[in-house]
Amino acid sequence: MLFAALFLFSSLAAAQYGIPPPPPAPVAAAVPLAPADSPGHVNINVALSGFAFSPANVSAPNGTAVTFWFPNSGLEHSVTQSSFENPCTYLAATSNTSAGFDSGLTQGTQFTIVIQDDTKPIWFHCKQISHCGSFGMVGSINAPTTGSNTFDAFQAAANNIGAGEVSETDNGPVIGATVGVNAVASVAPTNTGNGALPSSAPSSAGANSQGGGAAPSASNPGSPAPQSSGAPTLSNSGSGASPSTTGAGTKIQASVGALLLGFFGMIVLAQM
Ligand SMILES: [Cu+2]
Repeated sequence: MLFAALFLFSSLAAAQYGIPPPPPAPVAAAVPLAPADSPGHVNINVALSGFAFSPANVSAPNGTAVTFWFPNSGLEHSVTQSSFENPCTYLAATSNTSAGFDSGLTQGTQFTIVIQDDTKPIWFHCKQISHCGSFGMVGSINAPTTGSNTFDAFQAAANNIGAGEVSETDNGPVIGATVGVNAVASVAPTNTGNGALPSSAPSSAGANSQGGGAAPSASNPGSPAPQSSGAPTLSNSGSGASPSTTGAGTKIQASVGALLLGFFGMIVLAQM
């Protein structure tokens, strides 16, 4: 009886410890930083899932503010205007056009451009080394949906560059009314973090003679509360921490179970 009881208890204990450990905590899914689009305001996540813009191809009429949301991930990215012909090369000025806009390499910030001519596509890429050529980290605004110059064709051209991508220098943001082709950025990347446009961003839409610039300012209801800026980051880290907490709880349960089993075994021994 004694040995049978001990055997039973040891089997139960083995069963307790034989429970396979919980599966490894899944890599926390990236939480989108960008809020939902609103009238006159399009939001794009940068590197939410892999080295990509999401969405990578949007249509945005004149006056629309397009905000890029850079995660604070320890790796900088950029939104750098380029051309269909040279997807991974900063758009230099020509005798007919100004140079492109460029957020410069950044993280934990938002960068907003305002569309000035929606009849022409705007092409851009990330200048971080190898992101454009090797990962196809490119995007477009108002790209043709048919023909040879679609977003897919643009990204394919970037991927064709591959490891042959030429490293680009980064001199910080290139902004202002004198740069940007078919779109302009008036504010360097900043962290407002709450979906509001930088206060001076909509004003550049006012330079757009075709109107439509009122919508972005309407979606920017003055000065939002600064303390809300940290919310997306907080919720992100919170979800990532929960799996390890679960694992610790399982271990504690197993230890308590073993203690109870030992105590019960001693009572049985005393009775015999
Ligand atoms: Cu990048």
